[in-house]
Amino acid sequence: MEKTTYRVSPPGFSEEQWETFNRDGIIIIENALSDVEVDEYLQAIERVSSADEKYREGQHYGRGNIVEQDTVFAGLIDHPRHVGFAYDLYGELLKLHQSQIFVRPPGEKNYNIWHPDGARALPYGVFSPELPLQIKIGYWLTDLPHDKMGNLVVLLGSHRKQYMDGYDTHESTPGEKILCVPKGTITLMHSSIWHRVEPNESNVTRRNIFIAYCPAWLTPADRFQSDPQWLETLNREQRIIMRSYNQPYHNAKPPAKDFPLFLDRETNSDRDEGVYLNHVELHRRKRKTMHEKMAQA
Ligand SMILES: O=C(O)CCC(=O)C(=O)O
Ligand SMILES: [Fe+2]
Repeated sequence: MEKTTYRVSPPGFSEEQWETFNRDGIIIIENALSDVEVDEYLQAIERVSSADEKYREGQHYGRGNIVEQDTVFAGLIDHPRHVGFAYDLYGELLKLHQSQIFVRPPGEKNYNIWHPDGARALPYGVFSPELPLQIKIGYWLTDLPHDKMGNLVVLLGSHRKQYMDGYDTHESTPGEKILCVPKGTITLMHSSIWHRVEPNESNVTRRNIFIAYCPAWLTPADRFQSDPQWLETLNREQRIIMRSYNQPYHNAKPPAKDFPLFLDRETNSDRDEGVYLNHVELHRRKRKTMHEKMAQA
């Protein structure tokens, strides 16, 4: 049998980005995508929407589990442009929580009221007041130079609040930031940040992709399991990150073959040195995540 070669984890948060993410609940990275890459994603949105009988031109369109719909979207599961940020949070238990496209045309009625993502009656923040149990990566594919363009709006620093008076309304709130970003921008959002969506009163259709990650033991948002034949078309890391297990408890204790997901970015090792006696097998070991190491430093 051929020996598996493992990949080193792609880059993630710089110290400064981690500080901003913790303070604001979001980071915004402009010029993350070239125009060619933006076009490639727009074409994939076009392929998926035009093949869907539910799609109506000029109307709001949203679709989940897009990674299964198009190979360009499958490439996002472990894309080195962003997966390292998610790996910094969820390490060896990284899972894809959800993958979505949104088409928000002028005059759309479907725009969102203030909410955090995730659980309602018992929000993630109750159990995880510091770290997000979900991180949502936004790929912005339309120039949004001003407000009222179907923009995402966030309340900076609100990711540690359980209550917010604007909840379930569209009301503008002091401290909100209307994201006016050029196409090619990427955002990384803490799932507990309060956010809403602007109406679209422009003559431009807003198109974007969201790809969210969580620890494997959290329920995914857009599938129970993935199609086995489709999984065969993926590379090793993509297949692991989908976590399509037959045994529910594998989400907490994945099988040995799913380790390592990635090698450590600094040491290139599949394990942390000096924390276990030698007899402990790799799949039974805890490995430190980036934020644990940063807290230690
Ligand atoms: O489309 C947006 O900008 C945000 C959508 C949203 O809030 C969500 O899908 O949870
Ligand atoms: Fe949301």
